[in-house]
Amino acid sequence: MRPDPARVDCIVLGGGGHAAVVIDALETYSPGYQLGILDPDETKWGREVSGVPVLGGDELLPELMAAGANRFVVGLGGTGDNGPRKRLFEMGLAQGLRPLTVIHPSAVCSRWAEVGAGCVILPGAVVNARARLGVNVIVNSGAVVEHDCRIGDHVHIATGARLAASVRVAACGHVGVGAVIRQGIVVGEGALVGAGAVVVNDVPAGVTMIGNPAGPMVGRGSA
Ligand code: JB2
Repeated sequence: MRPDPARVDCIVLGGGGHAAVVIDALETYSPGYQLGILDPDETKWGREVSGVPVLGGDELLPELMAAGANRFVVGLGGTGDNGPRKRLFEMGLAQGLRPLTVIHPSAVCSRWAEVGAGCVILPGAVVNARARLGVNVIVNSGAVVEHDCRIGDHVHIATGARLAASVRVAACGHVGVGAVIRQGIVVGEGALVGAGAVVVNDVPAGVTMIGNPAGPMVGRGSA
């Protein structure tokens, strides 16, 4: 049976694996929200993710807002292309919802760091002093963003990645799982640092770098 949409005050956009950890972090960090998930995958409708019901597709947003929902969080992760996450964030804002920022209690987030709206900082992550995160950034489980880093809007720092001091990652960049980036490196807009890469040179916008030392990916394949 479909849950009562009138009880939902925060909408999670996306109901896959990333949503499961975002919901867990959100309920630990800031309990009390009545959550509901929207997802276009009809096979998920009526099911639950981490105990939260999948109510239907994004077309339900106006109905949920009319019934009292006023917050949202992007529950879509992704492993390289942050365009869909950006689109969902902008859709939530355009509808008039306020983005919720989620910081798992086991993460260490310096009081001297700046964290933009809608960021999600997951278990064991570190965001150190004077680091600045734009909006809708993911700092995934166990990732380290050292002091004075500048992380642009919609960037995903994946699980266990480590950014030394003063690294810059421009909007929509993706730093893959376990990657290491030397201090002061610049990762350009929409660039992708592959899993486990060791980055010691700047990464141009839109380019995928892999390996140790990381270099541009040649030919087809997945980073
Ligand atoms: O436009 C959309 C939309 N497009 C896809 N609106 C909404 N509300 N939801 C959307 N989705 C849904 O996001 C898909 O239908 C799907 O249910 C969900 C994505 O789930 P999936 O498990 O495929 O990926 P994920 O992004 O949750 O997790 C990936 O990224 C994480 C960071 C996985 O690779 C994880 O392993 C990883 N930790």
